Amino acid sequence: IKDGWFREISDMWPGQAMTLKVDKVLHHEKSKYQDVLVFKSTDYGTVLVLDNVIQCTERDEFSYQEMIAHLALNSHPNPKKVLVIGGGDGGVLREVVKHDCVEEATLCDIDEAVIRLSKQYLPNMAEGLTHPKSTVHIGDGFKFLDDYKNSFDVIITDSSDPEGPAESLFKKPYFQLLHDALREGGVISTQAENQWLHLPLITQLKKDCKEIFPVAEYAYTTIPTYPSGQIGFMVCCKDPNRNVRVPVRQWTPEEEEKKCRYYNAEIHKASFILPTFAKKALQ
Ligand code: AAT
Repeated sequence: IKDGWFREISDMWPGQAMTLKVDKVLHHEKSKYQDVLVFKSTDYGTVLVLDNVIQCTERDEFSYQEMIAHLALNSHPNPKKVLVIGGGDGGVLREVVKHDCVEEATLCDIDEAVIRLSKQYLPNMAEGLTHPKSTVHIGDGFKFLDDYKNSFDVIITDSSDPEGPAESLFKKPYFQLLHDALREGGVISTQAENQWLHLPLITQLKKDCKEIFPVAEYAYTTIPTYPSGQIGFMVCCKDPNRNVRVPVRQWTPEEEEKKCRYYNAEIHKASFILPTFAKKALQ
């Protein structure tokens, strides 16, 4: 923070940086895994920052949390057991438990500080952590997954960027663990970075996923406070006959509007349609 502005400078997005005006720093600590900063911004609400990278702001988090959750959940005919890796703020869990068919939602985040501070400063996201369907574990997602085979219908990886504790969550062995932890017909979605900045990484990710899952597709959402204003997801399915680009379940338009501010059945389909430069790279 310099002159009252937070600047998200990183070599993961060279030569550019999101800048947010700081109203007040609420908390700053070094946890066991990362530097954790929570501040109140002037126009984006409360902001959570890990290792100088914006994880969420109260103003636009719904775009990311709804899309990463509902793209996967609405690509499964009847998800009952759901796992979230990362997502310590609780926002993805909040979305997962909106599905009546979901009976159990488990979360595993590496950093207790994220969970503790979200409960304190981000109550609208952290409500997912204390929902009756939710169970929260603290530990490394990679290690946690290794103990589960044939156990979940949907697994959502809401992880930070590959520089830091989430590095292993972007590599091929992790996708094999995800595959093996899914039940028959299971679906995953993962945080899969930005098409303007990380096309080589996304291309590799899709190639790895395609070697493990019969279905692997990249989708994206718009979000002002993530680098270059967009972020993508890999959505994969164990069932070769499922088309994840089209929801297999959908809410009525009235339910949809009550439950979601960004996601709807139309945007589910639209989010997989890529501009030509990205489509070509990911073919
Ligand atoms: N919903 C907020 C968005 C996030 S949060 C990413 C979470 O992943 C953090 O809480 C972090 O503690 C957790 N995490 C990192 N590594 C691991 C790991 N190995 N196992 C389990 N959890 C982990 C993502 C923001 C994306 C930012 C885009 N620039």
